Amino acid sequence: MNILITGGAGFIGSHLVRLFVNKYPSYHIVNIDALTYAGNLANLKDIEDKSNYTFVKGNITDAALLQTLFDKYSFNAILHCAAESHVDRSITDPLAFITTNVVGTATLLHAAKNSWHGNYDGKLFYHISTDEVYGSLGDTGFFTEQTAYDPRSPYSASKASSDHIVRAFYHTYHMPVKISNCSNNYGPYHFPEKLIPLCINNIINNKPLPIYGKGENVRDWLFVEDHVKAIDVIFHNGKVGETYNIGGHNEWTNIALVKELCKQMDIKLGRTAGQSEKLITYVTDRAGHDLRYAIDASKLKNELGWMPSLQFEEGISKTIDWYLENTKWLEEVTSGNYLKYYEGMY
Ligand code: NAD
Ligand code: TDX
Repeated sequence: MNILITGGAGFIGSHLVRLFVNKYPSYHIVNIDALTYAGNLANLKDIEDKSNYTFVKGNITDAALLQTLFDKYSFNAILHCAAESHVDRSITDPLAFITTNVVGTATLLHAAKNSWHGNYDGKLFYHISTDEVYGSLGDTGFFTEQTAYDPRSPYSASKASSDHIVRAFYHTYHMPVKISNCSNNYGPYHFPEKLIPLCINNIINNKPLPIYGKGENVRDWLFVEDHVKAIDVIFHNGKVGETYNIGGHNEWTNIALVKELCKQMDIKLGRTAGQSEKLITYVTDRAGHDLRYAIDASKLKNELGWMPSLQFEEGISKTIDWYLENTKWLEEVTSGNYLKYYEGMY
């Protein structure tokens, strides 16, 4: 089986590539990634020499390149992870999000359709998406697979558009598709523009911890390895044409989460209790900041038996340890263009 994974040099994509390359030696995994600021081949160092893995530097909006790859590998399946993924960047540069997330997804679907010629036996287009397509919750309730789409940032609107286009290919051309919508991930290789790795890096370097607004926004956090295990289960056992929500049942306000990070890091860094918390700095709120995301993942649990395996305190401890042990990775990704981005943001 030849599988195309897009965006495999990014955060979630690299964990997905690693899982599939190691767990399924009979699958050949081709990873196409444009290596934007978020793509990093260092995320895949441990598997880059495996015989069932091939990397191709390329853009998912490049129809000619996709055609060449489909001709060469006759892919059975596509696991589509590539995206512009950071909400703050979508506020300053929405067109990049439309180009990759909307046009890129449509280009990929079109390439698959052209290559498969309506013969969909054993074929699958799996789209990895986000809970942000459902909009923002109040203090109660959960997103289910039936929740109406209500995206509110350029990022989430672009992901919602791509979900709709994937479903359109299912209904119109009968292409076998699956979609999963996951809550906030955390873990190793997370780019330090997102809240958790940004705060870990700033605590290490004694820099301010920027909390948007009052820090009362709520996110549902899931360890990235649990996310890719869910993708594996859905890929192999999920029903074609269906959507699955993936979540951690693990809600935290941003301020409580950052205080937990500070607490654990004071211990790990040998600092006095309360020292890192002093770095907390309230800053201007994100425009259109969604208040709360929370996933009801009971369909995935009841139908496919998936549940998160790791408690948050353990997952966050593992994550902090990874960043403390991988200072070279952290220093490399936080130099150069990152510094310009950071200075422009905070
Ligand atoms: P990421 O930003 O870390 O990685 C994205 C990868 O895609 C990078 O390697 C980048 O180089 C590549 N890429 C970007 N544009 C490309 C293009 N035009 N052509 C080819 N490659 C391109 O993102 P992530 O956090 O790993 O997210 C992966 C997917 O999961 C995204 O679709 C995102 O919407 C979704 N998702 C993320 C989260 C989360 O918490 N991070 C949660 C739910 C869903
Ligand atoms: O410096 C910060 N300060 C802050 O208070 C940053 C970067 C974030 N925040 C807040 C905004 C959010 O309420 O923390 C929360 C988490 O922010 P992010 O890490 O940027 O994640 P979020 O905006 O929730 O989106 C993430 O989850 C869903 C991913 O980036 C998306 O790709 C995914 O689809």
